[in-house]
Amino acid sequence: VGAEMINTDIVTLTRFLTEEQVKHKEATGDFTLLCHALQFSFKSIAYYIRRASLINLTGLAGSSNTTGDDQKKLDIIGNDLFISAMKSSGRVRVLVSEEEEEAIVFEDQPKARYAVVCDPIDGSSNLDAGVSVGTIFGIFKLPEGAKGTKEDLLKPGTELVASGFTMYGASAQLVITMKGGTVNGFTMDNALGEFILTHPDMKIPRKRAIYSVNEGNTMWWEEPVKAWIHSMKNPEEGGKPYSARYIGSMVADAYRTLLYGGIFAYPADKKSPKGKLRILYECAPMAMIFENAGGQAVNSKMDRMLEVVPEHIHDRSGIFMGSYDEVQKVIDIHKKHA
Ligand code: AHM
Ligand code: MG
Repeated sequence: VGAEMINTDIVTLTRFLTEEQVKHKEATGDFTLLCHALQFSFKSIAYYIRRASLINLTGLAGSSNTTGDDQKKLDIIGNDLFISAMKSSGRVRVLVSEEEEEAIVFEDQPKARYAVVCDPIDGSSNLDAGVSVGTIFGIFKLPEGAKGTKEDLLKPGTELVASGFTMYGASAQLVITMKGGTVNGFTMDNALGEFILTHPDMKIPRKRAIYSVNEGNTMWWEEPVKAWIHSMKNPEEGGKPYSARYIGSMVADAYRTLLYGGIFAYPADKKSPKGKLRILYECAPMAMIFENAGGQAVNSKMDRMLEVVPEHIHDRSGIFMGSYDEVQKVIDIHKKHA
């Protein structure tokens, strides 16, 4: 390789965050520090996932979380790694995790101004098969004097100051966006131990004939959802049907959708009238990324996902997210059926 082929001006996540911080005059550096702690939790979770089969970390832990999901050994380790990184950052007042029934308030950090919501290892049912899983997170800034109770967290996604997810796949990918900002993708360089900016200013294609949904749930779907899927599989004369792609790990299905375009959906249905995925730490952070990348995200009532306010920290919702035009098709079909 000729020396001129080597990029010597690498943008690491640290450099990216530092440059972002400089753009915001009022920034104190707290957010940057919080992101450093996040980054460390991603690296360590990725490390244990990679070694799971070698160090007896596959399988169930023998417990279940607050909503009855069986916990995997790695669910617990991922959760513990995440909580300890957030606590030690000294910048987090309150934390919500899918694996914890109650919000965790760090009483010894009364001045910390951030609230973090997360699913430490999403898609964990796929872990033992070596399929990609990931961490989803959202960050809220608390108002001055906030006690950091869970009421401080029952906010719509429009209030998030940042959100993102990692995908622990062939390589570890990190996608992050800030309020009103662009979406940026980083790839973990294991040799350097750094996330490197590889996908600056990600924009989701306006449309693409790919749908990603668990079609095994068809018998429970409402009519508009059935009509929508039918229309994709049975195009008008001369048209081509859509391709189906469903990994069953939201981060992996979302990452592909972001890059290639298409739509990911987990609708509310007759069996799960409130949907499956969680508003605070699955739907809202993803919705923010898709909107900032030029796509759309709505719930099963076709309301803008980012405006949905959860009543409880673990509330669920139906979700449709992806390319602008693909989500618009779902909205239009629902309007026709209304
Ligand atoms: P989890 O948080 O218990 O891992 O569940 C969330 C996962 C998502 O990653 C994925 O999109 C969905 O559940 C798959 O559900 P299903 O197996 O019903 O298709
Ligand atoms: Mg999850």
